[in-house]
Amino acid sequence: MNVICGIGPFFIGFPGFQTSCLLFTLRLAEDMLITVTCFVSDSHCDAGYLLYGDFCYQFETESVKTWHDAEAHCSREQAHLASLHSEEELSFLTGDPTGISLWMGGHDSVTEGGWEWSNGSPFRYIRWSPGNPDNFNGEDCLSILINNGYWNDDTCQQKRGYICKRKGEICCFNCC
Ligand SMILES: [Ca+2]
Ligand SMILES: [Ca+2]
Repeated sequence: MNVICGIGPFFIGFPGFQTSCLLFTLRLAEDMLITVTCFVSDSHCDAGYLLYGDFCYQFETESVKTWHDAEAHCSREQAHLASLHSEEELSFLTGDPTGISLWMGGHDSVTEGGWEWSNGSPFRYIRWSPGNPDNFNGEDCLSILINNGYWNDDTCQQKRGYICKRKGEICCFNCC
């Protein structure tokens, strides 16, 4: 639940908030134009996606694809392969220990050793498995072993399940 408030006569239509998210407008004084306006919203995910924080995640473990085909699939869903930024997010992603490795959005295919996330977010949190990344036979794509959450730089042409991630939709009260 996000609540954001502002003071002033023109505080309306705050970025990311629909006017239907308007919680209340409070006029501070009868003869003044100063008002306090508050918006409230929540994140919401389409069917097939799981909500965590402000993001929606889709776990695809049945249909396997190369890293690039998996990223293309996520893009068609207005998502990217998942990026990972904290222990808490890792716990969410590995909550169902399936024992398989899935594609994540990390890659170093632009600059060898220059790891980045396909969604453009900063590549700061890391959890490489011991000895990796080793660029074995030119590995440039990041897979995560769901059992322990450790990462491997992997062969991009390998076909694996994958995790897509996208920003949750803004939802006001019961509007979606
Ligand atoms: Ca590499
Ligand atoms: Ca490796």
